[in-house]
Amino acid sequence: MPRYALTGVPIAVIALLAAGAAAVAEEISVDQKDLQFVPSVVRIKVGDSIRFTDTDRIAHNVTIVKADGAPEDKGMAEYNQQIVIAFPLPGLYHAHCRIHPQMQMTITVTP
Ligand SMILES: [Cu+2]
Repeated sequence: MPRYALTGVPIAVIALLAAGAAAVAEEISVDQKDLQFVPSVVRIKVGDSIRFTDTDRIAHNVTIVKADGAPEDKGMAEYNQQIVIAFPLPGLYHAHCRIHPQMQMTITVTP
């Protein structure tokens, strides 16, 4: 058997696995519960999303701040409403509720 046939197959398999892993974006859930983000520290990959659900019986906001950027107000959620935010760029982000200053969270988006 030619030598390239032995080495070519594993490389093709590795390439397929790498492409598959990159294509699968995940969505994680964060509750706005008892005036806190739960969990308040998350680590996701580029392309993943966070689904924020307001489980308090009052309105909450989600504002995202990138470490070197301006705040982005993502809107308000009433009880049981959700806000989904995708993170297409890596970096360290901070989230807060602009109505309740004690609601803070940290989001690390890895490449
Ligand atoms: Cu709030």
